[in-house]
Amino acid sequence: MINGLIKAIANLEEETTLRLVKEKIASGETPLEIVEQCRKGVEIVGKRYNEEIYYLSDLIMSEEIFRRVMEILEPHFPKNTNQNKYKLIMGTIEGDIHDLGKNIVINLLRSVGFEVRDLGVDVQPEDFVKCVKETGASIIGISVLLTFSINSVKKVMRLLEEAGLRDNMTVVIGGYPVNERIREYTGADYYETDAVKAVELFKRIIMEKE
Ligand code: B12
Repeated sequence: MINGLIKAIANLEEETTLRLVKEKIASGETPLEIVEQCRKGVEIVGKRYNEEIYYLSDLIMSEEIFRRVMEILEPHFPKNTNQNKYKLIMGTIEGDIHDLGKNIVINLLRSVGFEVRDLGVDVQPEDFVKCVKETGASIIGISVLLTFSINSVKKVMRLLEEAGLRDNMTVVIGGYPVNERIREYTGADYYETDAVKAVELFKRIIMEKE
């Protein structure tokens, strides 16, 4: 169902979007429910861009609105009280600078006690491997939104194998286009496109490793 917030983001109406977000927070909706509606809104922006109804400047505008929404939501995310930190590496793959989704997942993971090393965007496959060696982390999360960049994820997997690090490593990929077919193609262990389910998945991985 397309509600007012989804529509406001899809139509790039910044003021209406921010007002609706504040109203929803006040009425008790969780930050994650609100993020999910905003995600649906930018998905429509993406479709309109594909159909050449929107231009690149509109994609940029949708990012700006999403960032301002996240500023409002930030203080409402749960805060971590757990002292046991589990190490995890996250980054957006080489060639890809999309980071809104990655940052949401990172915020959530930190809020439940993960120690996340954020490598940022456009991360070279070699740098994921280098970071594994530096930190001793055994979980990597890779965000990939451009189909063009999927081969670089495959390269991360190959480099891990060549460095003898693959056996103890769990690699999870996520991002708008990701599905089972892409997971299989890249050789990653899991995929997830929903931030909340992603956190549950990472928790499960930790339990299996312990
Ligand atoms: C905003 C946006 C931009 C912004 C990005 C700003 C930023 N800092 O992130 C800007 C304007 C910079 C941009 C640029 C481009 N974009 Co763009 N962009 C989008 C848009 C509209 C929204 C993406 C987004 O932020 N969604 C909101 C977040 C919250 O959702 P999400 O990323 O999917 O993340 C969620 C889950 O996937 C998951 N998740 C995400 N990462 C991870 C990682 C792990 C490990 C896990 C478990 C889960 C997980 O959790 C998140 C929370 O729910 C999408 C359309 C779409 N449908 O996604 C196009 C889209 C991704 N862009 C597209 C394109 C083509 C481009 C450009 C090439 C355009 C151009 N001609 O220059 C450039 C590429 C630049 C580059 N080198 O990366 C295409 C990609 C097509 C494809 N399949 O390859 C899309 C799909 C638009 C379309 N055509 O439909 N873009």
